[in-house]
Amino acid sequence: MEDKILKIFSRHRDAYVSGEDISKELGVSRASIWKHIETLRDLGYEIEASPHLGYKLIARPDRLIPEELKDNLKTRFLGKKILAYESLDSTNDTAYYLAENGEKEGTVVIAEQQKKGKGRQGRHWASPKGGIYLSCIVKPDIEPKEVAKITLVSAVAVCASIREIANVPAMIKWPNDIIIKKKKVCGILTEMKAEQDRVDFVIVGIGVNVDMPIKLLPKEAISLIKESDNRLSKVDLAKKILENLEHYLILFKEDGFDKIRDEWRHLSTTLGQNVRIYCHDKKIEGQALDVDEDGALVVRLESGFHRRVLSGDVVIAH
Ligand code: BT5
Repeated sequence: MEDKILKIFSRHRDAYVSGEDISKELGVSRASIWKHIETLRDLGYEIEASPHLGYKLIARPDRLIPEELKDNLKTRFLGKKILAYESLDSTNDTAYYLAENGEKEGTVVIAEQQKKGKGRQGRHWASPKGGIYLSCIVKPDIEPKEVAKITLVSAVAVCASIREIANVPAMIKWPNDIIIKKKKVCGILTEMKAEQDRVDFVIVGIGVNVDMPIKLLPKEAISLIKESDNRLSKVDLAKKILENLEHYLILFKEDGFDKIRDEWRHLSTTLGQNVRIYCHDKKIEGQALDVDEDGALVVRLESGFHRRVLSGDVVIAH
């Protein structure tokens, strides 16, 4: 019902709508409309009420709630169902559990903060209020060994979204970091469930530092608000991420990885650099040359040999 009332407000931007008109359109009593208006106010909507004119929406909250995220969201499948929480242990864990229990492709789990946000290999992801923490259930028709590409496809989508909304020169550090001025503003964690040769589902988990006190983040992190001149809306950024992620997933499905790889190359801060890559117990040093058709980083070793690396932590040597 709240959704329906918001839709009516959207049709009457900046104008009053009478309680009677709303109650007639929705087929419920005026007293019930008043109750739903109160619920919307509790959610952070500023709604003016005038005895003669009715209700007018003055301001919307920048909160990651379905009513806001779905408003004019231009996607076909991603975010058609959004499960939003004020606080969760980890949106990836919740999305994984749901997907294992048959949840459809496109469902999004989102939280305003996480208590046990996860990075790769059991690392911690600092997730205070002021960030975006979201996980998408996707079901690409790929083999398990191709999943690294989904991380790169997602990185292009998120990097493009940050650039668009915040107007900052965000770059991708292979494989899963978005950075600004060498500091990490976003991390991506892709987890999958697979049979021998087919992926059941992939959870694409995205954490973006938007507007939080820097002291709540590790020293290698940066918060987007510090770098952007724009007034930043978490809702706008989260919507843009969903729209771009869907766009690139469809492109990947229909046209393959090549075009996206070109875009990745343009956004990459890793290529051409001398790098040290920590991969399990091994350290690989050399020059990052390219990303190959599997999403692996191709490194020229000092010996001149080329080596493909599918995952790891990159330190850019100077
Ligand atoms: C990542 O791991 O970068 C993946 C982070 C994914 C987080 C999202 S939030 C929504 C979804 N739900 C989850 O539970 N997770 C996903 P990795 O490359 O392993 O980097 C982890 C390292 O980044 C940590 O060891 C810290 O050094 C650093 N770090 C931790 N919190 C950070 C933050 N908020 N901003 C920037 N860097 C951070």
